[in-house]
Amino acid sequence: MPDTRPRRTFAVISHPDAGKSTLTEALALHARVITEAGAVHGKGDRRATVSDWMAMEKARGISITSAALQFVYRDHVINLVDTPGHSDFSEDTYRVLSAVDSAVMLVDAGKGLEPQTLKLFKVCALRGIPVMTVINKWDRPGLSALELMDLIQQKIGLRPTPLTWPVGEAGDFRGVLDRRTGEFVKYTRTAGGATRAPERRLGPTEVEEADADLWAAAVEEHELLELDEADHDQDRFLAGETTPVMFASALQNFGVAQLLDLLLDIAPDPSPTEGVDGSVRKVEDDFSAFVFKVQSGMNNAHRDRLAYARVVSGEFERGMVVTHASTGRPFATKFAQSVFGRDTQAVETAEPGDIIGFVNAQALRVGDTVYVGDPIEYPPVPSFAPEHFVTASAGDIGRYKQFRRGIEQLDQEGVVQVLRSDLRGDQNPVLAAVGPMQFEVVEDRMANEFNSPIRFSRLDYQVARRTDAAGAAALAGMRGVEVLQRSDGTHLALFVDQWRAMVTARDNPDLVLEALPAGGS
Ligand SMILES: Nc1nc2c(ncn2[C@@H]2O[C@H](COP(=O)(O)OP(=O)(O)OP(=O)(O)O)[C@@H](O)[C@H]2O)c(=O)[nH]1
Ligand SMILES: [Mg+2]
Repeated sequence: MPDTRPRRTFAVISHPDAGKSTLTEALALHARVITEAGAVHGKGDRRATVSDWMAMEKARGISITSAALQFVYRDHVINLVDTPGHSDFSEDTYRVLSAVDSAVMLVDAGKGLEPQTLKLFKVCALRGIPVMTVINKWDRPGLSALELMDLIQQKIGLRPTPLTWPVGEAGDFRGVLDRRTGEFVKYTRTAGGATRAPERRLGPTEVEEADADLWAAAVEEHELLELDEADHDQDRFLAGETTPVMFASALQNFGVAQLLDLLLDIAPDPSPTEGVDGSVRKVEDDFSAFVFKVQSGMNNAHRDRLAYARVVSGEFERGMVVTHASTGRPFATKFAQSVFGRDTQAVETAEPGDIIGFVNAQALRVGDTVYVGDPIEYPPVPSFAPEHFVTASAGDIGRYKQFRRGIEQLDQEGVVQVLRSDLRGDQNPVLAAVGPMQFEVVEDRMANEFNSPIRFSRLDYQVARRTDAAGAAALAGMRGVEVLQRSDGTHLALFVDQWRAMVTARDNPDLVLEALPAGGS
């Protein structure tokens, strides 16, 4: 029986620390409370957020890898991906954006539009991903609401269309004016840190004396917005001209239920997707999916490698035999799972929009397509220009086998890019990263997961350009440049600096020396 419930598939994105993982957890908890009738969670529930499961993430309180969660809310199946905000891990965030239908952008009310946020808004615009904006941390002092709207309009060029408007300035969060109904959604803080903040909906005449002045101010601003035609328009939102805005405090669970309702009401359904050859797969066509992430080390007890795929079209049934587009080989989907942070569960069927994990499917790489019926291949997931390079060697030469296996696995996951050359040999691969924190992840995971401590030695390169075999031959022996081959076959010419790259390109106009998409900030 196909599961015909509608799907909502979106990513939570922003500059580091705006509250993505906190919001993700709040959304999931809220949905669970509602779906598991009568279930109430106690205080002890708020450990590390469900999406931050790696030891390093827990220790530092940041997300270093994206995490997918699936849950049911109001008879919709929600596929949510929490992404890392740090620009060192932006490759991962961008991979996720290739797999979702919309994005929830968090803005820290105290900090306004931070660099990574601006960059992500641009990426969404380029890719045609509609963005809903959540002004978070309204429980803390920050900018004024109108100021924030101006920033969005001026710096991003998107028209903000607030669906709620705060009652009380940042730091004095009384609740919001629901601009669609005109009601006051009043928040009540609960003692003892209960995880759900109760809301009361009051009509305009029911607003209590203590809130009256702030309410009047909110109403006034709401009317200003109306005059300014800053109201939600579904077509303009889907066309990427406007961004609906909500005000929240993820930490206190304020605004979380409203965001879930909003997602159901306005976030787009899965839609037809174009393959590299221009052919289009409609959601109701035969099954197809593409892999946007590979991850292992989720569970120390059994070392599963999970290939996360987004279902693009058709119904998936566990056990079905699909074609692996890049090799043309059949692939039996015996082990497929749905994911909730680090918890996984066998999945029997999945629909377009769903994110499923194929267990220990060694053949599947990031960017791969699988399908049944007519062949289809989805565009590759872009990789970024690395700007940091090290050579790696096994810290314990007796564990070289584990070292090799670890490097191969981390390469497949895209934790770093792995480069090799005949000159350097296989013992000391070159690791290339968009940001240096990627090396710390490698170090940590090599020691803990693969039991093979790793040593780095810094290389003096800063710039990578794509070249080809002819370029590799011509550049060999030139000063200030070295050509290595990435594991996907791409030849990369590494230069000590931009200047050297420029001069080499100028003096050798016949050589392929192509800049790669920039990733870091
Ligand atoms: N006061 C307040 N603090 C919040 C709120 N939301 C999140 N925080 C805090 O902000 C910090 C960062 O929250 P995270 O959810 O880890 O932020 P993130 O966006 O996932 O960060 P990265 O994944 O590292 O990019 C934590 O200390 C949270 O407790 C909020 O609404 N109000
Ligand atoms: Mg996070």
